[in-house]
Amino acid sequence: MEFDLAIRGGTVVTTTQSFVGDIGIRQGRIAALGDALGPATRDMDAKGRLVLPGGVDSHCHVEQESSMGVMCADDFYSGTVSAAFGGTTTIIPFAAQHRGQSLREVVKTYHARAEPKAVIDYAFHLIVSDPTEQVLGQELPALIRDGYTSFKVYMTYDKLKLSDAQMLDVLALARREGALVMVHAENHDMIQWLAKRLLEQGHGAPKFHAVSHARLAEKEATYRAAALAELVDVPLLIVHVSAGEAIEVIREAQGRGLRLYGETCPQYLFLTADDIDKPGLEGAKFCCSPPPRDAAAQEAVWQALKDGVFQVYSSDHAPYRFDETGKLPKGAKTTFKEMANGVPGLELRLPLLFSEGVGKKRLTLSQFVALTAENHARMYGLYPRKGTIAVGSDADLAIWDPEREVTVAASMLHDKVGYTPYEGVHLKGWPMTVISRGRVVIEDGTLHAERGSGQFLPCAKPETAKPLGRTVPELALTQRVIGQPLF
Ligand code: DUC
Ligand code: ZN
Ligand code: ZN
Repeated sequence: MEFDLAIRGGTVVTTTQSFVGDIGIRQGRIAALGDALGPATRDMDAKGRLVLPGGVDSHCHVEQESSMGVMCADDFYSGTVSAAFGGTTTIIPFAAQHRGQSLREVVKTYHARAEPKAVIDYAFHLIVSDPTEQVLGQELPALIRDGYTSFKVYMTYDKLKLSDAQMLDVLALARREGALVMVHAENHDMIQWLAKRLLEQGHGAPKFHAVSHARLAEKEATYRAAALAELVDVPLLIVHVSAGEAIEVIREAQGRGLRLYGETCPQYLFLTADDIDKPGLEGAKFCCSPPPRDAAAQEAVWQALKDGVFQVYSSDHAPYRFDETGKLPKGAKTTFKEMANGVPGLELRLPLLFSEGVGKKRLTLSQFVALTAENHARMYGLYPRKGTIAVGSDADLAIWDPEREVTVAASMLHDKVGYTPYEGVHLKGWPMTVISRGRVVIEDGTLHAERGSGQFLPCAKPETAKPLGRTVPELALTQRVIGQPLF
């Protein structure tokens, strides 16, 4: 039977193989891989190009209200279009609960936002800010069964943070139900205490954001989150890790065989706190939490990508415009405490890592594929449908020209932010053609996908969320004596 589309003569790369050959696609899926495949309705010449799995961006904020009530600049149309232009074919944004809200209602709201607009496929993580008995006892177990198998919790932000006891409740539930917890690990009181003193002394400029979000605050919370997860014997993912101190905590836990996973983002490889120290309020464009650090921290992050401490590299795309609707709610008088936190990155996530990682020989192509696609699909229960190039997998592909040189400008991007922290950066390597479930969505710099053509992806309970079966010694002893588990 004829293929719908055949991509011919490209260098096909996965985490386990690289070969020059053809990909045959039928009904949205990869139907054959090989040499000189049979006829197709459409042939695409990929000689001299790299054919990689489409990226999976498992940490991005799209059409989400922040806990301060600020709406992101990107909706599910601009967000997914921007992702697609950057070689990403699946996103996993958040359905974010604000305190007092039913999680089930929140999920309905986000579906209503995404369904008519998304041009590529999407799943959802949940943000749990109010783990009531109803949420823990009924809503979360039912939602996990329905394909929402990961959730993010926060250790900072007034309206999001959980206490350690609440974190333990959520972790124990994740253990019981087979879900994966992601954590924003920063010590809230340290940040607030420093910020208060900085503001009292008149230091409201953006650069003081980085001072208040001290590395020790990240390290302490990372250690505490890891200890809470170890206590209840459940895997945990520390998201957006920025600095060597937190990396060492994760490395140590991994060295003891624990399932503590790590994620980092472009802002920790390509920006530093010096970027936040720009004249006037310009530095607000670089304010995210945790903040970018220094050259030594960047080096530690590269090293952790190379040696496997980090499994996933995501954008943490959190798009806020440089005006009253986003970064500057009080105009010229806005202090670092009032700015929406976050930087855009959906579109440039892959080109940045390709150019500076693969191009500068810090990473191999298969490490690039693992860190940008396959590991995300595995981490969140979407593998092997997403994240790889294999017979039976969705035909989600990005065809890269490794020689294409691009100087980044906000005007060439497709998000609605209006600036990029990477303005003027020179990159080599670009995704020229992007295919989602066999549909050519980007070609010759043009979008070909319809609004609403992206599909929702229910996630399986991920392998990564399986407990080790290692109970801490004092609990093991007590549980033997009392004859039943404590949680
Ligand atoms: N920090 C977050 O926790 N979320 C969105 C962006 C950011 O900077
Ligand atoms: Zn976060
Ligand atoms: Zn985030």
